[in-house]
Amino acid sequence: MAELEALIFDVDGTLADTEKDGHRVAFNRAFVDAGLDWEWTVALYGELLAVTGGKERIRYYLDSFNTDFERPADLDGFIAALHKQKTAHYTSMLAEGAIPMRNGVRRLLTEVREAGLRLAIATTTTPANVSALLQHALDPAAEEWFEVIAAGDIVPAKKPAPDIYTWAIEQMKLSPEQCIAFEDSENGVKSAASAGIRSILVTTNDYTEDDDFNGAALVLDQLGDPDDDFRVIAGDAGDAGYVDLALLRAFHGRG
Ligand code: XBP
Ligand code: MG
Repeated sequence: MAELEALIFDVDGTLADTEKDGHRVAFNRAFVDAGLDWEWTVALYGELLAVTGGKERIRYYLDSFNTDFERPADLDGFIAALHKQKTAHYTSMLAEGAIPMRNGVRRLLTEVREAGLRLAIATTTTPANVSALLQHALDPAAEEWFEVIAAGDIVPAKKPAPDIYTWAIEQMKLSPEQCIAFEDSENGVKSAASAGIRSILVTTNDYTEDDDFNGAALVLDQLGDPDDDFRVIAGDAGDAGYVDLALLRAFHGRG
């Protein structure tokens, strides 16, 4: 088994619970700005999350849920402008502290950085969103903690395609076997697994708890903390109650 060298984190749903009260609200605000009567309810957004990428999600919504909408001649341009406005709303919400990091994230990042493990991000979301989340919810200098931030349109195909993980691993000059991936969704697990990563740790959330996590070695409800045990949904966490470096090393060694 290759030595554990790097941890690669998904962002939305993994580092922070961003979808229901963050991205979804930002999309709805952009729709109002554009004079559209579209509203993505919590339930509808849960269905729309089947498609990763905000621009792709808007197109999916039109193709599958709002076929009556009279499409402008330049639909790509229309969607891009709508998504740009949504990103402005979302990054403003993050700057106001609307979305905190998930439980255990700061603790774990601190421990693994001190141990010298390399960190990366592999996400479908827009790079500006990653910067805003890291700066405002983690640390003003947190972007520097991550050697590689692979995000959004930097690759041609978004999750569940492997592209974003493969790109990040190549940038770090590592092999998939030297990495652990942290994800929250079926699309994310499929992306990491098809990039060759065998050590995939999932922390679920309200939107993804019923996803198919086939391919993930360990599925938890959260990373946990010393005073707040995680709940094991699938896989073997031994007698640990929260994710720390020792658990990661044991988990990776079994990969
Ligand atoms: C989640 C996504 C993103 C966000 C919205 O990314 O699929 O599309 O929902 O962000 P991940 P954008 O779980 O890979 O972090 O609107 O910027 O795409
Ligand atoms: Mg995610």
